[in-house]
Amino acid sequence: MKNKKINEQSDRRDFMKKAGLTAMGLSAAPFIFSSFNNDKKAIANNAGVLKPEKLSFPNGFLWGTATASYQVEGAANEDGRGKTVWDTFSHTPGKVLNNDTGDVACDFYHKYKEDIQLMKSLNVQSYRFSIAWSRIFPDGAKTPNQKGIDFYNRLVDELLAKGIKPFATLFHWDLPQALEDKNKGWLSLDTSKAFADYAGFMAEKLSDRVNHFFTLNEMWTFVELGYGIGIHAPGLTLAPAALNQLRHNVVLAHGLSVQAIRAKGKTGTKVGVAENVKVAIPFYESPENIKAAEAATRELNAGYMTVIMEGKYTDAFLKKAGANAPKFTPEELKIISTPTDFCGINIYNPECYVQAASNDMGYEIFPFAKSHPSSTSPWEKLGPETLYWGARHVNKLWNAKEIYITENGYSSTDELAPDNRIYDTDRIMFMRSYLSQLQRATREGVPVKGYFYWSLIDNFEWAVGYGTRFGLVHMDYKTLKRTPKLSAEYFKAMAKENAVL
Ligand code: PNW
Repeated sequence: MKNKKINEQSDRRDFMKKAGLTAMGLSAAPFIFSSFNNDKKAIANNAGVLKPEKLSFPNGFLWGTATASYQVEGAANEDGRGKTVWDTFSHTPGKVLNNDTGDVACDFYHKYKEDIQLMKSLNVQSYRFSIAWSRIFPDGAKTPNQKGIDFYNRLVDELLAKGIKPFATLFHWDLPQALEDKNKGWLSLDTSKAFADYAGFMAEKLSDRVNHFFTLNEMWTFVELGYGIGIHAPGLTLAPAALNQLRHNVVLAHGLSVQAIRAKGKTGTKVGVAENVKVAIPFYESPENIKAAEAATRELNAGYMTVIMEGKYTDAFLKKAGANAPKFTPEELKIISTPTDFCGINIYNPECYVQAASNDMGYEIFPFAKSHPSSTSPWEKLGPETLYWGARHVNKLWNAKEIYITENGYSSTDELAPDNRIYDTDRIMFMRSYLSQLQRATREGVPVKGYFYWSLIDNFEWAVGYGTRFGLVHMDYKTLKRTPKLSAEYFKAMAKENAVL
């Protein structure tokens, strides 16, 4: 013990000499080393340089980025693309900040090769994009549009040529306007059936090259914000009974599309959801609080992930809905819970902090402090441990064997510095702290297979238009010039090392 201490001291002196610290008169600066001393995992190598344990991810872990069709493609009136609810919404004055629209966005439709090259230069290994339903079926159903299919063929081929794995999302909110007009959108089961037909059709076209399909992106967000409080397209505020039926039609669309993709896709095609699971965090880690957080997470996702994974609505969900509960058949519950191959989870913020309680639910939810930090998106309350708990709860509650973080990202102001670079130190802080928590999950054996940063590039951020930025790459919306931010270099280094750096 004594010897060890002496060794440590001489290691320290050695290190300080090498670092030139003694010469700088900093020899009496114990605070510099106190964190090293406290970190039992820090190890001194032979040269006496302290080397912290590397936060590596498992072999084969995929480093990816994500975007979605309406947010990046532009080319809104090209090659036979049909109108979507987001075209209508963004062209309605007052609905989107500054009346921004996705008409041009990042012009990805024309610049996809440049962006794929950019991804390659950032060591991006996988890319999650979405297919615009209305490019494939301009009216939502029946007659396909070959030019739309050609675009996604070109995109997938270019990705593969550059060694980037394509992950395709079939619905990222741009519902064909024709289906909103004809069926009142997701209020009709006909829309769910049309979605399944389109999903099967795309699986048939792409599954020779695309192995992973996501059905619907963030059901919670587009339903609650678009049909519940009306701040997203189509801007409706439905009554509770109608809203519950619509939620049901949406999860049914998921189940029907899983079956269609299996029927039409190449053998071995994998399919899953990409849902923003609401994550409850135990306010401190005790067996009771962890159980409480699991129970809360299950309830918070009752209308979406829970019914998909369990094939039933929870008792508390049905009780709360009362007479407004959705009408459904046992057969529909079976379809909704058709087994999937993986779970995609979009995680930005903790939903809440909880502790065990001796009430009916078994947990108590704490309110957030007014001063709780967030990104420039007010809903994005920061809490790095939400990545750890999100993955762990999904694995524990539903036995998910393959998990992807399908979105995680940070919105910021991203000013150009006088040297025209973007020093987004806040995003780097976000990524390091969140990814450290994800690494903890993989270290403990939670089967997380990959991470998609949202987003590759600044883009049309729905109701706030171009007013906030999530990208690793900065977009000049006037010139369409792309400039990688400091965080892009950070991502590049981590992807290369497969570790948090
Ligand atoms: C998700 N909220 O959207 C979407 O999947 C992306 O298209 C989007 O750009 C990204 O997250 C960042 O916002 C959300 O208000 C939009 O709670 C709004 C909310 C949540 C998610």
